[in-house]
Amino acid sequence: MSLVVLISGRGSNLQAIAAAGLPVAAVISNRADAAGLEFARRHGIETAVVPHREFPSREAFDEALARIVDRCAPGAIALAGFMRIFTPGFVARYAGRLINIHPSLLPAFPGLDTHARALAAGVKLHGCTVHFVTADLDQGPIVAQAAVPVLTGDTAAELAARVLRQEHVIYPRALAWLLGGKLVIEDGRVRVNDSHAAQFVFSPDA
Ligand code: NHR
Ligand code: GAR
Repeated sequence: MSLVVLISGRGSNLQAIAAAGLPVAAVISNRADAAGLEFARRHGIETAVVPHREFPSREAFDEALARIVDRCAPGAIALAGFMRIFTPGFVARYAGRLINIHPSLLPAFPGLDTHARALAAGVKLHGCTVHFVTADLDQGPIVAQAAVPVLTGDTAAELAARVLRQEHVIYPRALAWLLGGKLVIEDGRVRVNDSHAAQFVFSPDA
């Protein structure tokens, strides 16, 4: 079962996913200048650009995206720094296969600009969350999380870099679970059907 990765920019999570040996069938971006596309091309991964500005509506954009995704018949669709909100129809079509990494410890700090908001709130732990995508933004069932400390004097960029290192650890692992059929959603919560899952303690690297 292969994976389609959706990006909008740099693509460091895409690189971590590929480096983990996960089968990336295609990389799709809503921005032609996304650096992650270059990485994909260099690695012989199929790429596509669906420029959101050229579509009259979110529905039309999502339809065009879905046509490309469906050609790959992927086992999972992974958002990796993808910045466009999906319509409920798109989410329903890929229910249970659509997954995101979000740069906060959800349900804290959904939405954008999470690192600056975490600093402003004065939280002492921050982190990242892998979750299934549902129609409610950043509120789908949680698959995995990693925490990092917020250090005195941190800038948003420093904090983001610390979180990003953990994203690169937990996202490939969560995607392997999804592709391996190890994730079960029960009552809006995720159970990992893997005897080794309990061994994975994600520790901060201060
Ligand atoms: N779509 C749905 N329906 N549900 C979710 O949970 C989604 C989603 C699409 C993307 C990722 C999310 C994140 O990890 C994500 C989760 C973009 C925005 C946003 O405001 C918010 C959250 C996320 C991604 N996007 C603006 C929009 O109008 C555009 C912002 C921009 O281009 O910079 O789509 O944080
Ligand atoms: C990551 O930190 C990801 O969690 C975040 O953007 C960065 C993308 O980096 N995602 C969002 O903010 C989604 N709205 P990458 O392109 O290097 O993987």
